[in-house]
Amino acid sequence: MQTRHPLIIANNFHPPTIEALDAIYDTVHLWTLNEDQKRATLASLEGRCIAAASASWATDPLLYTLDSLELISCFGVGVDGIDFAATKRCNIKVTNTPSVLDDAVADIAIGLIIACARRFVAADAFVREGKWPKGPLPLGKSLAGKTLGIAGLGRIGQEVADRAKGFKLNIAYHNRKPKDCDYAYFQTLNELAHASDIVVNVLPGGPATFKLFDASFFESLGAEGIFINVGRGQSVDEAALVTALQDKRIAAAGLDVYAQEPSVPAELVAMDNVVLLPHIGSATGETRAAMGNLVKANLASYFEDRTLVSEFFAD
Ligand code: NAP
Ligand code: 8YV
Repeated sequence: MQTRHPLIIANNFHPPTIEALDAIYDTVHLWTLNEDQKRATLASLEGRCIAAASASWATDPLLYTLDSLELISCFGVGVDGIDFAATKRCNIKVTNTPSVLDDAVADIAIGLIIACARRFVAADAFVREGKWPKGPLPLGKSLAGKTLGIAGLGRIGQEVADRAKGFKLNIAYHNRKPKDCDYAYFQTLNELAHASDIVVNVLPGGPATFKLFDASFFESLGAEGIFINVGRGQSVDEAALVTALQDKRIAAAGLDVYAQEPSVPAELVAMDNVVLLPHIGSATGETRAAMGNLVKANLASYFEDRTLVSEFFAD
């Protein structure tokens, strides 16, 4: 019988993918062990285990203590859970799951835009609470002719732009450098906010974007502005967002991601002009299955001939 490659699974990122990996590899479910058991297990794997699978947004730092580790195959595109100083130091390659989730995340961004502009949450409560017979709901905002600023016109941002054009929105964007496209480019986030009616964040997380959306950004977006976040919560100064909403310096916010998930500031929960989703950007059966397939494909390819399907290269 052929021996199976050992594989560490760092966390419980997607049970169906983990089940499939269990069937192919000699897996260790690291997250089920206590600290002492983890250290003992990693010591026993030293020299013979070269790969791990993990969520992209969080991993177990003990992984970096396994000297023989060569690869972390991540489930998710945003790799802010990975310590790239450690992977560089230890010569560990990292893969993620780009492209396969673009449609699902862009759909959520558009859904949040419409939900905020047309006040879906307040309107739903208006019907359920029996207020309809007693008076009209305050009016919403039209999208046609407005400007959507996209912070991060990458793979997902481009899908958001493609969908937004169908709603007759004009597109503007901010990246570190302009792209070869017809959309208006803004060098800074505040300039983008100033030029936009709605701004959607699709930037990666991590130190480079930490709290980029601050009080001055919300001031630039203005009292009629709508802020949407499907990127990462840590990119937003959440206290500044709360203040901007409370002081009516912006009109509404639609959020899929938060600074300290799964905790959501109570002030946001209390506001009816804020739409809150529990980080469901990629949460469709089809998309999560495609992400899992990419995790498996990277591992299979690496074990086969040391090549990778979707290696992530840190800046
Ligand atoms: P991508 O293709 O790499 O696009 C990222 C864009 O952001 C690029 O256009 C890049 O352009 C720009 N950018 C990167 N760093 C920047 C910075 N410091 N300042 C300004 N612009 C910057 O990534 P993607 O696949 O679209 O994914 C984007 C992010 O979405 C992920 O990293 C993840 O955090 C988030 N996400 C969320 C969900 C969810 O469930 N809500 C799901 C998937 C992904 P330049 O290089 O020119 O700056
Ligand atoms: C997560 C994501 O993987 O890919 C990303 O960067 O944020 C998501 O797709 C997902 O939320 C799993 O919880």
